[in-house]
Amino acid sequence: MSRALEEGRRALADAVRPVSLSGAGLSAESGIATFRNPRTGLWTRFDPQVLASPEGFAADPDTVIGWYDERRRQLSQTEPNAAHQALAVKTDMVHITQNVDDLLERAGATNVVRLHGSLLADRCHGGCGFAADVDLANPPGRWTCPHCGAAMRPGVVWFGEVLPPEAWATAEQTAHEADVLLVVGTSAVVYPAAALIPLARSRGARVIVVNTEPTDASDLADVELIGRAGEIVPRLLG
Ligand code: BJW
Repeated sequence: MSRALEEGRRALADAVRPVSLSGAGLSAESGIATFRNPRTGLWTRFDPQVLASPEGFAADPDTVIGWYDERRRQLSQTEPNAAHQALAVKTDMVHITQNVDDLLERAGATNVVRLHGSLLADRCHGGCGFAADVDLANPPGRWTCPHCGAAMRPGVVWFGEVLPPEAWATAEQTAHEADVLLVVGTSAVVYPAAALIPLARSRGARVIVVNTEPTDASDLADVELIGRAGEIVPRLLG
């Protein structure tokens, strides 16, 4: 075992308030495409940074909803991987995630804070507050809000939109109190989520970063482990 891996293992074993912050790389080994890595299938034709925005939805709602429906069908056929399983077993850990899949919960994690919403529900884009669960295997396509007639859209947070206030407040407080922050599979370029890393560090947390490549979080890492989450996270937490 490398010295860095051993150092990370010890820090996590000794932690009193361990916290994870995850991104798309956590689910990559389950077969879900990340945002900023080379893309396959639908992802090769569209730019997620354009589609995941109110402007993208206004310009081409058919393409945006089709993109989400395809991702939902893909998620319905996907299973948690070894990294989700290892995180879920650590029951004293709070899991802050930017991911909109439910793979942490399906692995058994209960303490999950979702910063960017979920693919499992639609909500009214008009802001009337109506929301409805969706069947991942049979997503609804375009439909309108039965209360106000506005367009329904995925229950996720797009660029330029404010994060769910309660989730953000919990995440900030949790990062503030963390003594170890395990950062898994995120490029750490999207804010305000990325700001949780310097926040936790400034309050004394040790920062452990797991990624297949160096990222914007590298300079903040006390321990950086380059490799696949499905291989490294179980070794860190096992
Ligand atoms: C592996 C691996 C393996 C692969 N193992 N690792 C401050 C400064 C600059 C800009 C801003 C700022 N504050 C706000 C902004 C604007 C904006 C922003 O951050 N822009 C930046 C891009 C510059 N932020 C917002 O707009 C946010 N809202 C906000 O701030 O509200 C207040 C406000 C409003 C208006 C004006 C100003 C302020 C909202 C952000 C919402 C993000 N939404 C998305 C889409 C969700 C729905 C959907 O899924 O379709 O969330 S975008 C996308 O990025 C998604 C992700 O959660 C998020 C983060 O990406 P993530 O998870 O890190 O994925 P990748 O692909 O980037 O990285 C994957 C990593 O995994 C890579 O590093 C790989 O190496 C690694 N990897 N395989 C381990 N096996």
